[in-house]
Amino acid sequence: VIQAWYMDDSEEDQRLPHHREPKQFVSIDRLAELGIISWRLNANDYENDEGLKKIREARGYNYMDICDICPEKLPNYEAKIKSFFEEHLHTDEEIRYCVAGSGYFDVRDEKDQWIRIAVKKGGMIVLPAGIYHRFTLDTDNYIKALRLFVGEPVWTPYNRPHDHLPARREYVDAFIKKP
Ligand code: KMT
Ligand code: NI
Repeated sequence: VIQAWYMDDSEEDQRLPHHREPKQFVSIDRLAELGIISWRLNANDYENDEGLKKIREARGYNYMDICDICPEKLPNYEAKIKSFFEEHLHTDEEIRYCVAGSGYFDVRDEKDQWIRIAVKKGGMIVLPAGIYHRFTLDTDNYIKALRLFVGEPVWTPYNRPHDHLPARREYVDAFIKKP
């Protein structure tokens, strides 16, 4: 339910997979080195799932809502799709649990290369505060995701560059190794 790979640098449709040739996959352990945590959960019963409950308790994710991304349900669809795909960071974790459909979370590695993380039904992912990232639907064009948060949610995206923000500095100190 979660797979990741290095992206090519073609300007083609953002919803295509953009594998390199040959394909260059990235393991869950490598993602963890960038501060990205993920789980596989049972999305058929997300409203009563014990696994999700435990994660929420352990990590303090008291806030939760649902984000249904299709033209009929998301107000300002085109503009939002566009802004999701602008490279940005947040001052808090971005926590998403895909309960239907699928999508791509792209993140920058230590060398500023794009890693594409494909999340499908049952995949839950945490992008750490301060990581540069973006989101796009894939060619199936649909995702239903739970958004979680610690406390009152703050969704503000800071488009790149925002290297002076404390959240960015802390991310770099913790995860980007310096020569
Ligand atoms: C975000 O912040 O990029 C989003 O909420 C994308 C949709 S959640 C699958
Ligand atoms: Ni974001």
